Amino acid sequence: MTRTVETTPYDDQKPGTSGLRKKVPVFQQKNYAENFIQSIFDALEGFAGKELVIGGDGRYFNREVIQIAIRMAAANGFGRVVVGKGGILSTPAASHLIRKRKAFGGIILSASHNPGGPHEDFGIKYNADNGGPAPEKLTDAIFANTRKISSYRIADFDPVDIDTIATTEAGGMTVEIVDPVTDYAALMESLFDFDAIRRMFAGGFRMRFDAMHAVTGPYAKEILENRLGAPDGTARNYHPLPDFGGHHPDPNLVHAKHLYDEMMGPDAPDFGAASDGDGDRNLIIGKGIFITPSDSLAMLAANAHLAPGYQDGLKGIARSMPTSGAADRVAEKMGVGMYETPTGWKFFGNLLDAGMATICGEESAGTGSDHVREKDGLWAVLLWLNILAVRGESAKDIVTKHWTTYGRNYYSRHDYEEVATDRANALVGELRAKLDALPGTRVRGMTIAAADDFAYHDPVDGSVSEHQGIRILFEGGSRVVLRLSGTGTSGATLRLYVERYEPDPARHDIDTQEALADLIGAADDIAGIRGHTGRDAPSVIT
Ligand code: VG1
Ligand code: CO
Repeated sequence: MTRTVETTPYDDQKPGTSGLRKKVPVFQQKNYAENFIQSIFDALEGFAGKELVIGGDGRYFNREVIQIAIRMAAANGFGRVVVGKGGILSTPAASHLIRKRKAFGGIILSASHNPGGPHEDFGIKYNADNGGPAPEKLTDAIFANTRKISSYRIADFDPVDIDTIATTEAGGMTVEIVDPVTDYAALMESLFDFDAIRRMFAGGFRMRFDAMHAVTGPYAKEILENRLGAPDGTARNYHPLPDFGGHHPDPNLVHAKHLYDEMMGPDAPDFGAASDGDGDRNLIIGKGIFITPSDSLAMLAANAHLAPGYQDGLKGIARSMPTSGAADRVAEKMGVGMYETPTGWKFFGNLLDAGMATICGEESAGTGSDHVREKDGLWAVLLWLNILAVRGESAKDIVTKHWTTYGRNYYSRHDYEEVATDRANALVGELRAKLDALPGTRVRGMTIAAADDFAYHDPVDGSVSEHQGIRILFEGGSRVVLRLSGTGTSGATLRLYVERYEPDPARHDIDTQEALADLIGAADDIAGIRGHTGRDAPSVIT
């Protein structure tokens, strides 16, 4: 039986950088999840009888919302839902499933790298038929719907058994429970030289992959250990847990410090990697060397042709604006297009669909390609493994040679988390107001060449996205970028991105924070970060 339930709007359901993210108790409010899901459906057209993919990263509240989404999909007229067994689908695997099955779209339940549990974070996002995050036009329409919703539709039937692979009927709709790993693993096998990687492992190559008790565990076990023959124990923390074992499933140098320490230690394996809550991010650490995501993007792009899936070369490269310019130098040398987009994977969708870019990346540990429409953590790890297997060199050698060829972009991000929202807004407001006066002024011996609030003109559909981050460019190519996060769930997070280009190989082994010290000081002089936030130091440095 299908019911129409009366409801009233919530005023805080504006999707952020990557969907709607809130604390679990917020999502547990009466009709909160239902309102948002109905607002998604109401923003879509022509899905009657079509297929919807549903899955999540296994965090607390995942199973409950999956049942709600299934019942609402039935009531709204979808013909079939495809659900990952146990409610599990990594974000890139969901993207692939949507594309492979030519589904109408998908609902992904995740708050990515944010912690999980009864008092932590939950999230819902919608991906369109290209497998990618809903573009801004659609998220705007969803938000508008949340502000005026008066009822939602839901079918009454018993909870679907999502733990058994089977196809059944419920509420007049077909419900198919699928293995979350199989199709994704096959896609990886089609892109990479698994034989070469297998030989490398057989030859004694050792790696550590930390799934951080999040969604990539089953994927890593199957692909790295079962299919590529890496020794048992290569994948660590591989059981997805609703609270990620109480940790932040954020693969950075703070939350994956144990991996960093191991990779810098005397018994380090050859290669270390980790992924986040929903499997779309990657952390790459070679033996004795951390590789920044911006550098990793450049190095993957420069070497991608060594993998079968990219042997014909790249059509173009895209990076988010705050990501370092290291990849730009690779694109220039290759003679392919380089695109600079706002933060958030949704902005890469058009470039990938139009065949203008093959590889994309963000400084926040996101890298991916046109194989799906999301960033893809394990894909980046496998491309690195493919490159290491073919080149037969250590990660460290590949990195230092890359810097010698292209120069090194020293790069760091400083996050000031849980800053009072009004203080963060005041900082940004004051900075915006003085942008025009900055060019030509000198700070700490450096001259500001240009300053603006980044606006993106999408070359494919002509849409314009404004206020995407403040850029301050110095003469000589160094820059600082400031923007407020769109994924946090308490207060505001100020992100400061700092970059300096160093062509001289004799100066490629400076400590990163030291190399950037003047720029970090200049950013504070210009933006008054300490004064506004009341903080002496960032919460997280990556
Ligand atoms: C952050 C990152 C951004 C990324 C987004 C979603 O956004 O900076 O690069 O696309 O998270 O990633 P923000 O607005 O907080 O800076 V994920 O792994 O949370 O889907
Ligand atoms: Co993520």
